[in-house]
Amino acid sequence: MARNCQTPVTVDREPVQLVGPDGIPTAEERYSRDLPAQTLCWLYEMMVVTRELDNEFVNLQRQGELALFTPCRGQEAAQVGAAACLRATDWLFPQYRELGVYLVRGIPPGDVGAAWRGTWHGGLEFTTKCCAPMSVPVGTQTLHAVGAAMAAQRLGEDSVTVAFLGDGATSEGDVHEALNLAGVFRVPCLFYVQNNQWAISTPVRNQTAAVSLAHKAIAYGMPGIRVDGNDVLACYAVMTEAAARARAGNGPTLIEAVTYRLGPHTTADDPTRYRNQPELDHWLAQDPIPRYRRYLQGQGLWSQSLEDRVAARAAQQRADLRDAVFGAPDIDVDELFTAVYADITPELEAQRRQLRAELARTD
Ligand SMILES: Cc1ncc(C[n+]2csc(CCOP(=O)(O)OP(=O)(O)O)c2C)c(N)n1
Ligand SMILES: [Mg+2]
Repeated sequence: MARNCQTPVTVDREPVQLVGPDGIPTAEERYSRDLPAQTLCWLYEMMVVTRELDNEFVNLQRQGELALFTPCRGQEAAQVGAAACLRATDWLFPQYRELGVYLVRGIPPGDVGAAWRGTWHGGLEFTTKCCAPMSVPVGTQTLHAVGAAMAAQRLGEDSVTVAFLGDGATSEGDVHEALNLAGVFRVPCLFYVQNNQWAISTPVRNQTAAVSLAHKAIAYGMPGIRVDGNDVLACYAVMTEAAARARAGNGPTLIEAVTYRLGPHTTADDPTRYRNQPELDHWLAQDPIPRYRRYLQGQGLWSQSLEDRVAARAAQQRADLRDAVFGAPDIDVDELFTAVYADITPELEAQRRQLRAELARTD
């Protein structure tokens, strides 16, 4: 029997922030910044490695090695902070921009490369790391996350699932269904919306008339929290709290991480067509990486040797990614036909012949 939320839900307009853009701790006292020094440095390392690999993915796409890429530049804190506090057995349901989440989960960058190159098994090996393949049909992954959370609930596990989605996805019918189902059955699913202000060229003001995306939680009978998505410690803290609530059987949470996509929507997009330099400058001043570096400096945790170690690790990962992409086996185009359809119709056979002839011409 479904248990409905008995307590009235209110949502703060102001995002939770633990570290300001100047790197100074804020007055926020509801959440802790108290993590071991090693974890604090590791969060920095993961953000820097994410940005560096993001650059490498863009370069590889520009060189014609990848079909497409969805850069996450600017969203490193939102992604690393959210993923870092989870257990390896918590299932992740990404949209398509979650590079930082994959890296924290230990998914090899080469596997992400295979997904964007379109080679066989592209993305499928994510599942060994409890991460669903990327979801390009916007918002559909939220329903999968709720279904998996219901399974965990019935199996009596204390794992949680996380649906990663964007501001644009919140307008999809699937997302309404997922949130509603999760609320009614109090499933251990966290909805993590990265509000990066844009859905391709549609600004977030055109997505909803609600006070904020987090305020939608009120209607679903679950807690809604706005968090500064460019503050890695705030994202970590808010997600930790929501995961604990879900593990204890107290149901889902809708988190809105307020952040910004500094790059294009994809490598096929030109954002200068729909947004302006002052807006970009505003968000560049909120860049999560220099902010967190300043925080570590203030805490006496940053050192040149940390910076050097992180830079070396990032360079090595970039090289490994290039090797993985360049060394990937050629795609067997026949799989387009044999792995999708049970029966090959005459039309499909004609398409297969046409494709082979085309490839023979361009080889
Ligand atoms: C169901 C569906 N509708 C439309 C699209 C085309 N589309 C691809 S990405 C995108 C924008 C999604 O924006 P958001 O959820 O904010 O995520 P972001 O790209 O900003 O990370 C749209 C409309 C799609 N892939 N799937
Ligand atoms: Mg968006």
